[in-house]
Amino acid sequence: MHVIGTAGHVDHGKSSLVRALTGTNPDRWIEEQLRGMTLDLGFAHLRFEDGVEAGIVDVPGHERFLHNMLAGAAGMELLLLVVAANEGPKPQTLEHLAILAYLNVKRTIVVLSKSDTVDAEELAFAEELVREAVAGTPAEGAPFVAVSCHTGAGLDELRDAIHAALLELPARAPDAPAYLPIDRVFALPGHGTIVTGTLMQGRISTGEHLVLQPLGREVRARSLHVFGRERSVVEGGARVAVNVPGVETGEIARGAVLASPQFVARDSVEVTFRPLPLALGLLKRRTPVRAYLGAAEILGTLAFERAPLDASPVSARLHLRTPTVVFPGAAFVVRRLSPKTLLGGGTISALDGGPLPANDDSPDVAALVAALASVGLAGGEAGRLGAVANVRAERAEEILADLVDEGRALRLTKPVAFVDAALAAEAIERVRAHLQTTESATPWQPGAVARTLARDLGIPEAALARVLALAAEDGRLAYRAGYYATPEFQPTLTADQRAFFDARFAATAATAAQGNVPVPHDELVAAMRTCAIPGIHVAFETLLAGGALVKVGDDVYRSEQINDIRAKLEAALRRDKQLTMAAFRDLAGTSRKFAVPLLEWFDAAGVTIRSGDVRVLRIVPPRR
Ligand SMILES: Nc1nc2c(ncn2[C@@H]2O[C@H](COP(=O)(O)OP(=O)(O)OP(=O)(O)O)[C@@H](O)[C@H]2O)c(=O)[nH]1
Ligand SMILES: [Mg+2]
Repeated sequence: MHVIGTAGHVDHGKSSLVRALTGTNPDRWIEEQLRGMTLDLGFAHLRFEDGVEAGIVDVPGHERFLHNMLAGAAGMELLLLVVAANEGPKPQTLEHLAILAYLNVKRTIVVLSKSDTVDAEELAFAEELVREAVAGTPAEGAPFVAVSCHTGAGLDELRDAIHAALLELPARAPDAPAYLPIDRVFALPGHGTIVTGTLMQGRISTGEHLVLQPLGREVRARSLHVFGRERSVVEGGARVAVNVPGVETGEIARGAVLASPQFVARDSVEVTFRPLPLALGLLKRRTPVRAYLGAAEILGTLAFERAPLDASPVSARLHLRTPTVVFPGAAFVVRRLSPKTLLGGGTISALDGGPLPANDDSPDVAALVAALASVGLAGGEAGRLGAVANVRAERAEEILADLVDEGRALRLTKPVAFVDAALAAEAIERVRAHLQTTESATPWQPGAVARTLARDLGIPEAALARVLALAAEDGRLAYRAGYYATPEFQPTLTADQRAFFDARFAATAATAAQGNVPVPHDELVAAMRTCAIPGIHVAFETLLAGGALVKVGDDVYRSEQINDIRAKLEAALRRDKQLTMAAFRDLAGTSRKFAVPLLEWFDAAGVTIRSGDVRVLRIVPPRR
């Protein structure tokens, strides 16, 4: 079997395409369905009449979720590069392509989507733009297929192109040791923990003993499923779900690996690295990086003999803060810590890169390192650390800047303070472990606020808050509407909770033809109080925090409704420059009772400005 992957800019029609090809909506989460945007990886199964089959991994296009795209990218062999015909190539079209150029993609098909929105001339123009953009990339020379998910045009042609490409893909090495990077972990009542991922090489049989890394725990593959069907053996290239008894879901997360016992997890390897030309200026002799291997994102350091000056392949050592399973030939990608610019990628050339080159610290540097350790998580500004280390302030500034460059110290802002990077990393790891436990126990919770985390972990809130902010910035934690969570976490409602909201909001969908009718907040709260569904209030908070539901005045709307009204409002304001309440009421398909709070909400959201009796646009928002 083989794995097909989607790639492309946000909203270019990747998920719609997967749905049109397979009948499966890859947007699994209610939050994704409500928002109409992919947040995390989605999976579907494509099967042809002659028995040829493949798994499809659908990725989010929004750059905020690039870490999720990266977790799914390593397994892709056939790439569907989706470009909307009415928009042409956009930033994430190019970024996804740059990433995939380092990984295992063997064939590409360019899909010009939404062909129903353009005429023949515009389609030809879009095709020309894409050809220019893919020149010099693995997608150069790839076949182009124009499709529309709305009319079905081109879908048969695309199916044929996929079928032909699948037959041409080389088989995955079946006799290599099994290597399964884990991209999902969940509990199935009555069965225990299930891990899923793309079996990158080798085969797995039921009952086989494997090792979960980096935990180092031996586990038995109790049962194997490929797209819902039980199998006794699975071969490389399959999307597999493995039941691993005796492991708690909180003990492992996306990025762990299920592998043959012969693999040993490593934290230092030799690599052949190809810098991205644009990133050359960012590479130092020792560059702190976030490395993507399999489905894992691991912080580490890329160390060169000397900083590369051109984009030709160069040997380097990759040191990882947490060990993982790697093997010669395995592909990886690295990004900068912050901002998360793509730096390049390459392949593992040899195991055991040896220790990091020794830090021949001068006495001043050693004294500052000790000073950093002594001030702990609260950190200190350069003058104070200099005083502790007995080093004059300007010299302390210089040394601290070097330590920051080398990834040994962190620079917090507002107010500026330096913190020992290892201490901060350790605190963040504790937070992550704690969050993983609560996330698996109450997955409908949106996450935890800083105060709760500080209390639960016994760390002063002021110190922890700044470290949390940093972790949110560099992607080790996700931060949304005041809540921290692990980046791979997406809140999920229980079936009962979901049914509750589906039922309440289905009524608004049914009447949407007559207008955009919300659900009164009081009515929702009263229904929640009497329904006796555990966690329902927290689930509601989660939907609000994630933006799937929006509270406007005394009412609650689905985000789709708000987006719909906003689009109409912006279009009307661009056209007519201003709008009265009555005109807004009509275009929003609502009544005065709802129109007033809606417009006030759009004022507060920065979309509109009130000017006498009319509204005007605050700015012409850039089109996504
Ligand atoms: N006219 C037209 N619209 C389409 C077509 N395919 C998708 N759309 C619309 O484009 C929007 C985005 O579609 P998605 O499939 O969610 O796009 P996506 O690439 O998966 O978006 P992300 O996962 O968030 O990056 C939706 O409103 C779709 O209805 C098409 O063939 N024609
Ligand atoms: Mg999508």
